[in-house]
Amino acid sequence: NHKAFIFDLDGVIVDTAKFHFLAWRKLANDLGFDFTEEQNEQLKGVSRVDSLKKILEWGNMELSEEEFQRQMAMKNENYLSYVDKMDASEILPGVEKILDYLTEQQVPYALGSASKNARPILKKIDLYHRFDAIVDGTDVSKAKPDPEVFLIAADKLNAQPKECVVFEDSVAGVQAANIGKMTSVGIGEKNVLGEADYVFPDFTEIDLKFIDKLLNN
Ligand code: B16
Ligand code: MG
Repeated sequence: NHKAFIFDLDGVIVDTAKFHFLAWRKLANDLGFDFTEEQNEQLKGVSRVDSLKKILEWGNMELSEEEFQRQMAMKNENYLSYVDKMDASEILPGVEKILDYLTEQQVPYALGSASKNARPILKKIDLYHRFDAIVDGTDVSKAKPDPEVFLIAADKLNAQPKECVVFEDSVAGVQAANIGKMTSVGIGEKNVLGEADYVFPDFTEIDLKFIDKLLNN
């Protein structure tokens, strides 16, 4: 039986994926090239360092270590200018209903995000206090699709991996959940997240019966 839930942050609880895209795209444009929204799918769930490596490959560019660090810092500053304006109204539709239900059923849940900005974002949207555990990019050494972030979260929730359900919007994150032997629920398009055990377009399409089903088997 499933007895613990793990939520990704960007693209699952809030749509910060759009801010990451804008900030990475500005970086690429400033360096003299562009990339598509389709390519951007490959950046979702991927750490800041690995994202910049991919983008530079797309632009056929190499940067010195110092310049690489400077570009990452600038991207983050630009990203945070969007985050700064966020409040609880940015929580994606349907998310709070699920959190409320899990709380009511006394089912523990954690955040499992690749982002180093996860804690400040949770505070901004007023959900920080609601999670039984928070594991983010500052706590891990291996990025998704490595399952480390979710395995630490499962451990903090005192659950075995197979007892955990992971909600993810990214290919890398779904793979991480699967490699970790957890049940994966993709939030997004089926043609992108086909590797997930279940896929829903968004949380408004997930009803409490589905949560009950997961809790009962
Ligand atoms: P940061 P998630 C991921 O968050 C994002 O999907 C990904 O686009 C981003 O590069 C990564 O966090 C690192 O974020 O630059 O804020 O440390 O989806 O795992 O919650
Ligand atoms: Mg995500």
